[in-house]
Amino acid sequence: MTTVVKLGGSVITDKERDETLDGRALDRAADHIADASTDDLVVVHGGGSFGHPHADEHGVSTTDGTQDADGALAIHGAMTTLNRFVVERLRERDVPALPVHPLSAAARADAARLSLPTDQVSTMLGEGFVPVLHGDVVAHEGKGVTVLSGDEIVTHVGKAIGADRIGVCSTVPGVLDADGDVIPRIDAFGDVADALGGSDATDVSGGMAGKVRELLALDRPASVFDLDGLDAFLAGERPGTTIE
Ligand code: IP8
Repeated sequence: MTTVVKLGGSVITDKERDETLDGRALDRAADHIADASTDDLVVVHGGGSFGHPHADEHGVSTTDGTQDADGALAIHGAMTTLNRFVVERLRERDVPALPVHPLSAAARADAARLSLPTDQVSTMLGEGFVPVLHGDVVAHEGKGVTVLSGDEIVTHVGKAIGADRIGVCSTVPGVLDADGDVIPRIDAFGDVADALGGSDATDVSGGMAGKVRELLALDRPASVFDLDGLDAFLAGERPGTTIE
């Protein structure tokens, strides 16, 4: 059984303060991952207060790029710093985590065509490691670099390695309707478009609406839940919202 789980950047960082970890939340997430008996696990994390403020400052999003190497490095550097924290907290719990940095391998030919090799991910899994990928900047033909969101990585890697289970751990217990209640199941974007507002803090990847679009495009079900649902998801349940 292969599982891909994304830890939202807003979950593991303090989104109100630049480059600040939410250490307690990351510890909780790492505890759940360490306690889970998942065979093949891939972890992906988002940018939170590390990647997004730098991306915003340099005018870089999933569609707008920069050809400025300093800008690209500022965004990538913040993400690798966060990745190091995530890998360290997992290693402290004896999870065999290893970093995978998308900038070194991925490229976009255009908005719809992403090349992101996954042989290293599959081989790491086969060797008993837990690959930890992160949202990043990636080379984009004609645009310099653009943001590759953790959600895009989840869907791309999930498909490429034939993941059985895909989960996104968010700050909310699922996709919420206009009354703030969890929508148990979503199978078309139009059904929830009105309820999906923007994210409160800086998010260059499209917030919950971007997440839902991305997960709907997957050819397998995915779950959106919060930290309280992470252990249930890793135990094989479907907490929160199922998107398919
Ligand atoms: O938080 C974006 O990843 P996300 C990462 O999953 C950067 O959207 C570089 C801002």
